[in-house]
Amino acid sequence: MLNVIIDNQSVQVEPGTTILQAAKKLGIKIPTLCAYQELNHFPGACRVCVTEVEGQRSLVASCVFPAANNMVVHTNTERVRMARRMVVELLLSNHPTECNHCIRNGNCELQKVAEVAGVREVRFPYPDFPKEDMIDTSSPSVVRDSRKCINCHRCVTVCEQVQTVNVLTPSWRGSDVKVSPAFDLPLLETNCIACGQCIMVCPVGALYEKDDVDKVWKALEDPTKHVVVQEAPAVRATLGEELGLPPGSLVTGKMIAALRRLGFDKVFDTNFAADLTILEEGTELLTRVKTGGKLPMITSCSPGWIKFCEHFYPDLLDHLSTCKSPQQMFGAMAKTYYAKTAGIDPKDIVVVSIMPCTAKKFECQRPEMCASGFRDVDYVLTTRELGRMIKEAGIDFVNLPDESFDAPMGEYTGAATIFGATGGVMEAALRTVYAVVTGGNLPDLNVTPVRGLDGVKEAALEVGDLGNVKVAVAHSMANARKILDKIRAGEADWAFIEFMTCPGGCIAGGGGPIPTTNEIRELRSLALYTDDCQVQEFRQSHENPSIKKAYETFLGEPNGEISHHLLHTHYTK
Ligand code: HC0
Repeated sequence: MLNVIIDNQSVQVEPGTTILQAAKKLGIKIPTLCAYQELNHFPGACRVCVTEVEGQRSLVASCVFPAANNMVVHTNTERVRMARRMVVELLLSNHPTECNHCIRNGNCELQKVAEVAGVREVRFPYPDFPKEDMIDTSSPSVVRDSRKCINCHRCVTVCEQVQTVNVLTPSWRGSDVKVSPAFDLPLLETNCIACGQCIMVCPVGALYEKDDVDKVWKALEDPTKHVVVQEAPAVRATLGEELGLPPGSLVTGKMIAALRRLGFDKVFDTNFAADLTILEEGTELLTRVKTGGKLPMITSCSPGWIKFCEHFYPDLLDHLSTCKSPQQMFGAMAKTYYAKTAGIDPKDIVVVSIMPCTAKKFECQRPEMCASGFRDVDYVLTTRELGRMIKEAGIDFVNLPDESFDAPMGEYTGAATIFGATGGVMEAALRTVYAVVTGGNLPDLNVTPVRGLDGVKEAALEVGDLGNVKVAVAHSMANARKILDKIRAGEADWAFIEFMTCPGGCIAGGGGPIPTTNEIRELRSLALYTDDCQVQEFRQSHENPSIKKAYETFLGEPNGEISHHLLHTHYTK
C-alpha cells in the first residue's frame, strides 16, 4: 500500500491508484470533465482536474497522475484554483454562449464545473460559430452539435468500446482535433445504430435527441386528431428522475395522470404490446424448434440491435425473430384493432410513443412499419422530452394522483413490465413457453440467472417435451458480439437469445435521464421487478385478459394470418 498526503490528510491506496481516486477516498472532490469512471475513461484531456504535487514543476492532471508513496498533494492552492479557472475559461471561450436555451441547461457538467471553479467572467473573446455547418441533424434520433463539443472523447469511447460501432472518432490533429464520423459524414450516412449512448455520456449539449415535442403539441391541439399514447416499460421506472424524484421511483399512476393532463385522448401502454409480443415470439420459437427452423432465434425488439445486425452481421439476419417490437406492434394494433373497436377512422388516429430510447425514433420511420395502411407510430418522444413537456405544461407531477390506463390496450402483466431490464424479455418468454409446453407454471417464475448486470448471462431449463433448453442474454453490442461470433463459428447451442442495445437494457436507454450509473441501473431495474411481483395481478403474458380478448375478437391466433400481416416484419441486408 502507498501512503499519500492530500490537503494534509493521509490516505492508503493500492499502487496504480490515481490522485483523483485517492482524493475521492478522502471525500475531496476534484472537478473533472473528461473523466468517466464507468467507461474507465481517463484521457487527461481537459486538464480541469489539475493539482499541485510537491516536487513536480508543473501542475498535474489528477485523473491520470499515479499516486506514489509519501507523495504530498495540494488540491486547493491559489496556483491550482487560478489554473483551473483559466482552463474552464478557455473551454468556455470556445463554446457557444447559449446556456439559457441549451438542451442541457441545468444539467450540464461544464456549467457545474464553471460554478465550482468560481468562474465569474471569461477573459477571452467568444468565436462566431457557423451554425449551419456545425450541427448535424441528419439522423432521426441523434443531433450532433460540434460547436459545443469539448473534446472529452467520452462519446468516442462508448461508441468504440461499449457498442463496438466506431462511428465517432477523433479526427484532425493538435488544436484542430475534433470528434466526427469518418470523412465528416452526416450521421445518417454512417453505421450509427442510433442508440444514443453517446448522449448519455456527453457532459454538455454536443449530442442530444432529435426533439419532436412541438410536433406532438401540434397534434394534441388539432381537434380533428384522436391522439393516443403508449409508454415503454422502462419509462415508469425512470420518468420520476426527470421530475425531481429519486432513481428507482415507480411512477406508473402519476405518468398516466400527467399524460391525460397533457391532452392525450387515450393513455394506453406499450406493456400491452409486450405481452402480445411474447405470445407471437413464443409461438414462433416453438414452431422453429419443432420444425427445424433457424436457431438460435434472437429477439428483435431493440431497434439499435436490429440496425447493428443489419450493418455488422447481415449473414445472421435469419436468426432474428420476425416479430416487430412491442412499440411497432402497438402502433399497428392501435390503427386497426383499436380503430375498429372505437369506431374511429385510422387516418384520424395519431400514435405517440414515450420511449427511453433514441433508436425508436428511427424504428418508427422504417419504411416497412406501415402494416396498418398508415404509419404505425407517428411520433416518438424520449423520457427526457416527456419530462420537458410536463414541466412546460406546469404540471405538479410529484403531487399527481395515481390514475389507470385506458382499455382496450392498457392492461399488462408483470412479464411485460420487466422487458425494460436486461433479461426481461427472456424471462417473460420462458414463463409463457414453459406454460404452453407443459401446461403448468415454471416452478419459480423468477428466472434469476438472466437478471442483473453481467454482460453475458446464460441459463438452462428443463421444459417438458423440449428437454433441456439453453438460452443466453447480452446487453450492449460489445457483449452481443461475443455471442454473435460464436453463432458465426457454429459454436452456439442456445435455442433463444435476448439482445438489448443499451447497457442494462431500456432502463438505461439513450433517451433516459442523465446521469445513469450502474447503481442507478440497479435501482431502476428493481422498480420494474417490484412492479412485476408486487403490483401486477398477473405475471405471465398469456394470462393477460385484454390480450386474450384481442385474439378472440380480432387477431385469431398467434402467428396467424392477421398477426403475420400486422405484427411481423423483415430485415434489410
Ligand atoms: Fe424497451 Fe421494448 S423493452 S425495446 O427495451 O421489447 O425502448 O422499456 O419499449 O418496443 O416493450 C425500449 C423499454 C421498449 C419495445 C417493449 C421491447
